[in-house]
Amino acid sequence: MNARPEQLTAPTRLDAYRAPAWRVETVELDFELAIDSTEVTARLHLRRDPALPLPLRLDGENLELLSIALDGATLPPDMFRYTDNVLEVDGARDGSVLETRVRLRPATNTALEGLYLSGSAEAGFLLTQCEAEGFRHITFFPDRPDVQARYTVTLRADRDRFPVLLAGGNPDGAGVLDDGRHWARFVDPHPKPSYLFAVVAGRLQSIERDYVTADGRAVTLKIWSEADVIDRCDYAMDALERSMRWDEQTYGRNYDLDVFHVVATHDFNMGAMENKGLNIFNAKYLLADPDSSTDDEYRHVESVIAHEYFHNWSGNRVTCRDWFQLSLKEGLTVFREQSFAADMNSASLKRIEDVSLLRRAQFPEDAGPLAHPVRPAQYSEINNFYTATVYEKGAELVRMLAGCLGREGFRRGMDLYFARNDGHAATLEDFLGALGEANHTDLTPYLAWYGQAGTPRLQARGKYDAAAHTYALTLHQHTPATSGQPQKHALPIPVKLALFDGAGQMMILHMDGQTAKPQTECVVVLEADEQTFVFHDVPTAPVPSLLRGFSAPVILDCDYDATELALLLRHDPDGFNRWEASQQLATLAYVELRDGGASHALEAWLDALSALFAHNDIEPALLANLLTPPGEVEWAEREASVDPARIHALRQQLQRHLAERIGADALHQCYLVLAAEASLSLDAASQARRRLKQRVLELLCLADADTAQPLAATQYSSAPGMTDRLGALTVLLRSAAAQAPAALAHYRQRYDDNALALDKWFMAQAQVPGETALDRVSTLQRDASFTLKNPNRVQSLLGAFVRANPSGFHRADGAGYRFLAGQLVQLDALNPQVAARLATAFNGWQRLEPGRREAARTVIDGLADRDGLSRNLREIVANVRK
Ligand code: 0A1
Ligand code: ZN
Repeated sequence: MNARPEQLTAPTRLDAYRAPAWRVETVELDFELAIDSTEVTARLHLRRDPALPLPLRLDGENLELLSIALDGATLPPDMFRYTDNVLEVDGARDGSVLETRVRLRPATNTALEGLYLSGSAEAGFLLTQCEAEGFRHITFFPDRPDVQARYTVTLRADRDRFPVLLAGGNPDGAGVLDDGRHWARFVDPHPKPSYLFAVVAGRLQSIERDYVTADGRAVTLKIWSEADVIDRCDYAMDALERSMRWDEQTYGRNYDLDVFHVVATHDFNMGAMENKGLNIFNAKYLLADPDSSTDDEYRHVESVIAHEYFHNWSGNRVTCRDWFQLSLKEGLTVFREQSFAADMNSASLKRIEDVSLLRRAQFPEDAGPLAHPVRPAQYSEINNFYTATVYEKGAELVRMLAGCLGREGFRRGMDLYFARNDGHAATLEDFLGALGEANHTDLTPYLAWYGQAGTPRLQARGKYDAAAHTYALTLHQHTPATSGQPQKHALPIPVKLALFDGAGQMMILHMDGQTAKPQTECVVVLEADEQTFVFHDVPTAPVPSLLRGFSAPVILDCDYDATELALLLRHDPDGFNRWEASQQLATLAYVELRDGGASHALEAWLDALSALFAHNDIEPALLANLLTPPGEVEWAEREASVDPARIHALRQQLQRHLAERIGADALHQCYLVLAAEASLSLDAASQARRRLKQRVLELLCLADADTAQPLAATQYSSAPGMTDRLGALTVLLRSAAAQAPAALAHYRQRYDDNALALDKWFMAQAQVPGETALDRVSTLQRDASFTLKNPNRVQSLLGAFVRANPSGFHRADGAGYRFLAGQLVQLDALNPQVAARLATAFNGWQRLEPGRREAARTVIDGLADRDGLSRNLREIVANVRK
């Protein structure tokens, strides 16, 4: 009675959305859990929409159907059909109860979707992953987010093998059975879509904390993990408590169950999952301790904990009508998470990190064959749409809306959105509608951002009239065509700006037709292809600081000269824009080096940064960022014919110039001062000093490797925590220091039984740039500790190599591409989701220089012509090839 293997499926289209003809009011699920074979009985209480006379059709993928009954009577074979992953049942009425029993095989589920085993059959535990369409791997169900049901879940299992039994919702009894087994029941009072369903069973330990919500509910918070890492969960618990308070204070949102469980697993395809009342986390984003986690990782744990918790409202209480609306929950929740992290740490540093990520991950996606709107019009495999565009660009769109409405207006709008859509499956129209209505404004022009792919180019040209004392700023927008979307329309683009005088002071702004009180910063909104904004009473020719705080996700092209950028870099009080000026100036310097022309920008950049370094009055983390030019991926985006090796060499040259201009002595002195205060403190100031120390050590290594390498070796061996240890190891590896092999061997031995720390051992080596990287990665791929079965290990070696090592992966002879294709084929047979994500590394091959382009084309064609690829990988390969 099995479904047939995967067929070529027609894409799902947004405009083909139809409300469900059948709903499920309540569902009772009984699990007889065991590693090799689990039986699931589901009783669905069905409701039928009388206006839609369609047969009952339920999703079910690769399920072994054991029995089926309708309204208490076993169904004869001619009353149901199970083909092509759909179960069609005759004779069901409004109010019918359908009971199915299926067998699952968790131990052989390497795709990590549905019910699967984490760890070994002897010691591991069982868990589920249902977003986006994993529930259909567990039972027959209308597996779509607009079907929301009340769940009662009963788990039965051997007591010794599965002492802990968990499901979402509130506990509703537990007990012992007479054959060495036990049971536990959970009832979730909140109707939820099937993708939020979860169970966990196994030998787990927990830490616990009592929490009382602002509206007076006593909640038990529990974080679960396997015994060996339970002492690394405390930081996550603190972060969870901070997140809960923040959502109460910032959005008035309270938690709504009596228990909140969080579970860590080493086997997970993504970062984490917001299952109702039972969040499941990739251990990488939950475990933290100073000996094995870097400062960056601590911040990631805090952010991901917050992200999943915030989903309880933006995603769970108000969910998505269909998967095209994915950004309704993801863009909004990323925005909420970013705001939280900005409040917890430094707002401008957080903004720098977020914009860097957007430029590194989303801009290339939006500029190549994988470009898609934040709300795509169609998909073949929904798991391929958990993209930087849906998440990161989606968050930027919410930020623009929030910026339009102001803090209080946005809160008013969010209150209305939650109140109106609570318990419902909503659309982006519902979201913009509520925000707009609560503020008596029409936000529908912003909907166009959700339907149009590609990053808009914003051109800015300023004209100062010395006689009239006016400054006319002309803004022009243009979005290049993307695959399937040749015509682009003008979008509303809010541009936050300030004008600086020659001494670096912000001017008071007087704008055409504006009567508001004078200020030094304002927002203009470009609503057409081109508009001119005129400022009056401008005493001298100004230097504009545009797109402050990155007020819209666009690529700015402004005819700044180097002197103007240097002025902003020296004087802009806004940390983000100061960094932005440094980035733009470094980019002009890169272009000068590339083209072998004058070096005005290079000189201006070096002068400004060496002066800032010498004055030593700037916040250390910001200084570290200012001293870091844009990454190789960002610069590749500017090129028509990309040669990653050359970009790498130019970037190194630029940094060497910087190191030499600051001077080896000054760098050395600065390093010694910072190294003297080495501590394990996690406060922002200590983290910032560690960050600057690392940057200074890297620069020193470029200016004077003989001095830097022994310092790095000492830092490695005396490091109080992972930030310093990994930082030192990276410097030794990248400069091919004589001390590198010993440090690597030591690290390997020390962290042999710590999976997350060992991941970083693989990653640090995979990221060492240059032609020899592939040989190293191939050797590591044969290491006894490497496995394609663990997504974190795959990301740490293969992901780091293909995504974060352009000069290594894009080897001129194409060997990197052939290596990746070979790995993809093996990986796809185990885990299609992870294979498909890795394959996106081919994105952008069309813009490579001709030699690499042909090599990549041959490999991609070969993959596309292969039989037996998963739907996930096939879709990415087909799209990337376009
Ligand atoms: N909703 C999760 C992301 C997620 C999506 C799919 C998954 O299946 C493998 C897992 C997690 C989030 O945004 O955190
Ligand atoms: Zn999310």
